[in-house]
This record gives sequence, C-alpha cells and structure tokens, in this order.
Amino acid sequence: MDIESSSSSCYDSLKAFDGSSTTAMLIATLCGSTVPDPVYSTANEMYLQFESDGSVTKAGFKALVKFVDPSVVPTEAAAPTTGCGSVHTDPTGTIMTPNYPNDYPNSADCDTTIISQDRNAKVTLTFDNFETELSGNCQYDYVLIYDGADSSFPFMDRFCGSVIPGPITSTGPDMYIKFVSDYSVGASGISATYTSA
Ligand SMILES: [Ca+2]
Ligand SMILES: [Ca+2]
Repeated sequence: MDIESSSSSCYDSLKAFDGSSTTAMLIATLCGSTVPDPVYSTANEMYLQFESDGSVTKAGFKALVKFVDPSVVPTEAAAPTTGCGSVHTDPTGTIMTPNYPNDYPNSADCDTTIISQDRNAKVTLTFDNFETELSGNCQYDYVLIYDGADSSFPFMDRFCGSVIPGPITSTGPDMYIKFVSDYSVGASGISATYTSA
C-alpha cells in the first residue's frame, strides 16, 4: 500500500463502494503507506475506484480479493449499518434520522454523504429540527460533520442535545454526516435540508 496522502486527507485514493457503482454507499477511502484492515461489502458486490491527482505518484496498491461467507465477517469490520444514511447527489435534499419525527433507534450508525455533481459547488446544511440525547461531550448520541466525502476529510463539528445548530457550509463540493446513537435513551432526532450551489 503506497498511495499519496497528506496528514489529513488523500491526494490520491482508492475508494470502495458497497455495490456495483459509485452510487452505492462508500465503505472506505484509502491512502497512505499503512496497509489497511480488510474491507468488507455487505453483499456480493464491491466497486473500487482509484484516482490520482495532478502530481506525485507512488507505487500504488496490490490487494487480494476473496469471496467469503458472511459468517466470517467480523462484526466490527462490517460495513456501516444499512437502512439509515444515504448518498445524495441532487442539488438539494432532506436528511432525517431513522423514524423521524418519532424516536430514532438505539445503536444507530448512519452515514450520509452529499456529493455535488457540480464540482465547483459548496454544500450548505441547515438543521430544521434537532432533538438528540444530551451528554457532556456528546459521547452518547451525536452528529459528526466532515468537510468532504467521508471521515478521512477534515472534521468540522460535533452536535448533540436540543439546540438547533446554525447552518454549516463545506469548503468543497462534498459533505459527510455521521449520526450515532448509543444503547439507551432516544429522541425525535434530526431533520435537515441541504443545498449544493
Ligand atoms: Ca498524486
Ligand atoms: Ca441514546
């Protein structure tokens, strides 16, 4: 594994999607020279996309593909929970936690990615409602926002509780939003709209 990276992001990258194209959920964005843990799909398809930017090349990667029985996939390595979270490519849209406006489930882990088709656009996320379990450092239930297509991009903010955060705008064309809930105490959750312009 040797793919050009910076300290906080990937200049060149190998992306793995949980399906047959880039419209499937993004499972991993890989770069750097540390051999990553195995990447698992949730079903029988995985789409890999290697991209290099305008300068600096490295040796690249070599990977082994194995078809395995789902029972051997480690739980902690399994792809993110499906059925919540999504990939959005429309210029505007709505994002909600599962069951909204009823309480979200415990043990949710929802990954939402907004990918602008206009690669010069920025994404603005506006919260319309925000009701999540409040905890001191937002360690129980929370939302994380990253300034790019996944959590390898710069972290922007972390929210919990019931104060509606102000709008957040990315510096680039993509935004990644992760919602996590713990094992107890729910709330009505989050409703937000985004615009890409
Ligand atoms: Ca490069
Ligand atoms: Ca909770």
